[in-house]
This record gives sequence, C-alpha cells and structure tokens, in this order.
Amino acid sequence: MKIYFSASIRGGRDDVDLYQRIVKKLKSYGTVLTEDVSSSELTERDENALKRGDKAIHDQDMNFLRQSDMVVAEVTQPSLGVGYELGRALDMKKKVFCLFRPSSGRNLSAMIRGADDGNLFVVRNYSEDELESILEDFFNKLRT
Ligand code: 6IA
Repeated sequence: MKIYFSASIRGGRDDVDLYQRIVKKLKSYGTVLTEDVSSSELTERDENALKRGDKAIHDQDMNFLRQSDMVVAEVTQPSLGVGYELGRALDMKKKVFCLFRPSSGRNLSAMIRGADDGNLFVVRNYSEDELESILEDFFNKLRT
C-alpha cells in the first residue's frame, strides 16, 4: 500500500515529533511516499527545498498523491498546504484519515471536520498516548 502522509511544514513544525511517530507506524502498513514531511531537518525555511522551488515541490507532491492508495494527515497544526492536499485527495476519491488533537486547544476547521462522511474521509480526535493504537485500529478495519 502507498500512503501519502500530510502534515504542516510552513504552517509550523511544533508537532514534528508526532509526525515521526506517525510515519514510523505507517511504515509497518506500507510505503510512505512523503516521509520527508516528518524529517526533523526539514524546517520552515529549508534551504534545499528553497533551491528546488515551490513549483517542483507542488508538482512532485501532486504526483505522489495521484500514485497513493490513501492519505493520512495530522491536522492539528493549521496548514494551507495540508488543507489543499486534503481537498485534492477528496476530489481524487482517495481514502483519507485525519488526526486531530483537541488537547492543543485549537478548533479544527469546519471544512475539514465537516468533510467527514464516515467512509472515505474520516476525522479522528486523539491524544498523544493513543496515537499508535488509533492507527492500528484504522488499518485493521481497512483490512476487514
Ligand atoms: O503549507 P505547508 O507548508 O504547511 O504544507 C505542508 C504540506 O505541503 C505537506 O503535507 C507536504 O506534503 C506539502 N509540502 C509543503 N512544502 C513541502 C516541501 N518542502 N517538501 C515536500 N512537501 C511539501 C518545502 C520546504 C520549505 C520549508 C522551503
């Protein structure tokens, strides 16, 4: 299975440790096409990425998204890029699983929470300690 992992980059990197835990778990279920999103070396001002150019980043990510079988997104840290990817994924009829931490004190955008249809697009609240078990639940259900 090819998994597209989506999480904030220029939106802010405060949750990068959680992104790493998610990617580690996802790798036990398939290939993560966007593993770099969880890299602690990728900062909001990544010099290599700046050299690559935004168009190349966008086009490469859209290619990965088309190739992917499903999308997992950490949506607690608001990010325009993540929102854009989720809208594109929905349009491509990809299976989408969004993870949100209410303990952040944030209120998730209605455009993400409201896109939950209980089937193809699912938003799940979680706390840090249950991250791995929630992913296990989700992938176990996918297989049945
Ligand atoms: O608006 P954001 O930057 O927070 O959007 C994050 C989302 O867009 C992630 O899920 C990525 O898939 C995608 N994305 C944004 N920037 C990049 C990137 N380098 N490399 C790969 N995917 C990206 C940009 C680095 C930049 C700090 C110069």
